[in-house]
Amino acid sequence: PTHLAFRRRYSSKHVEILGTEYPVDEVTNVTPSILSKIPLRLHTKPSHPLSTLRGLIEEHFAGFSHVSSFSPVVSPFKNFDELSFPKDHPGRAATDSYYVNKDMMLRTHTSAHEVEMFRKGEMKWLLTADVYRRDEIDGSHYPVFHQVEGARIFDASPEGLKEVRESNEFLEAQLAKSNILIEDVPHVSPTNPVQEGHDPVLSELVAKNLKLSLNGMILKLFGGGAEKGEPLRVRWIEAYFPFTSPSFEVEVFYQGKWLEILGSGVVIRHTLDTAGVQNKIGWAFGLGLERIAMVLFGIPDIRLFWSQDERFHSQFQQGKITTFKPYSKFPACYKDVSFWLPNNTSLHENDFCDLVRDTAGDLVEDVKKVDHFVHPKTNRTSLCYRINYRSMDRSLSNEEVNEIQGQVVSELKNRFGVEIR
Ligand code: FA5
Ligand code: MG
Repeated sequence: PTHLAFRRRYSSKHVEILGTEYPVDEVTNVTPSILSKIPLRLHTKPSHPLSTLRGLIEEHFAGFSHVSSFSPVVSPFKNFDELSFPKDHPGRAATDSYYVNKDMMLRTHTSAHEVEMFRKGEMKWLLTADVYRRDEIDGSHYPVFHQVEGARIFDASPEGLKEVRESNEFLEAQLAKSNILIEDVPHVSPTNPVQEGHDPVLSELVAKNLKLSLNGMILKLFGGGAEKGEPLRVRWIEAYFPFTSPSFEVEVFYQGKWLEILGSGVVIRHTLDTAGVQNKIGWAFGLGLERIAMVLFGIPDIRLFWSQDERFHSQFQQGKITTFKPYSKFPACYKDVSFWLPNNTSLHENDFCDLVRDTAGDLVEDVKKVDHFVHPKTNRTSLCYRINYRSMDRSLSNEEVNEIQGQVVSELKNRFGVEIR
């Protein structure tokens, strides 16, 4: 079946992002609700939990430079190709990423700026930014979230080797005194190899430096309760990224669950070569702020970060981790919509979710597919979605929700030509 593309009608030939106008074309899929989030820059808003968390991470990485001002509009080349993503990587699809037009997109990760940062000649840097991914809707997924990218490079020389060794000794001594339990994997292995052209001894020491640096950061963020009693548990897992080798993901055991917090690895030579950096070797990581902030501050719903409500903001002070006291949860209101797709077509869940978010904004708490059925004779597909409406700030009336649901239904008919059942 052909895919029903997300086609929205733009009222103007341009979209404006942070004061720049970009022409709209057949690839454009950014929505007004996404565009409205771009100027908010929560990671720099004083007292906001995401800003406090950024500050604590910056404090941990003493001597690293900080950047948090880059525009989210980048070329697909910068977001993907420059980082050695293959041409057919799924993240490039319009169902997974937001395109401003055929030449520009909203970055899907902070790694999009690695080359640019290395090109400045910085040996130790951190970069914090908003990133954009098309996704499902629920309490822990939001199409905008924030990442911190960090990197450190060393000279690929006997002096560099000495510097890594000394740094490792220092960091190891610090960790030795703390109550942390680390499940490790080998720094390199046949399935997580040293890059061609890297000295294996130096590469292992750099991977070790990455692990020690991040274990220290995790201890600073999560270790508050681990001074006595149960140790803080952290596990390192072999991973794959097109722009690092060896590569790792890190999970933290917190409140009874393993939580994935970051991806990392030894930067591939191609990235540093492109940046004009010679004879260096180093590591990089990319960490998601929302998931960590939700557990550390006890924030139960990812939409709360975007709330304008004083009952949310008055609970936080810059630099302090405090536990959020939820104000009363307003009642939920469930509405189902069932429809037939046009013959021989399919609809991506992200396209349905964007339509709902675009129409209902943050009043939608979650969206679930409750039925999917193909008619045996006509071969037509029928779908049923259940939309859960709930405001963070007030009680919604049934009339109000019916009106929004009516708009969702009419948008569905207009944009995708579906037949409501
Ligand atoms: C990346 O984005 C890589 N750029 C990370 C990286 C950087 C690897 C440097 C190597 C070197 P990933 O898609 O796994 O990887 O996202 C990294 C982190 O962002 C995740 O561990 C998670 O904490 C967070 N994250 C990812 N998707 C979401 C989401 N939908 N909502 C909230 N947080 C997310
Ligand atoms: Mg991942």
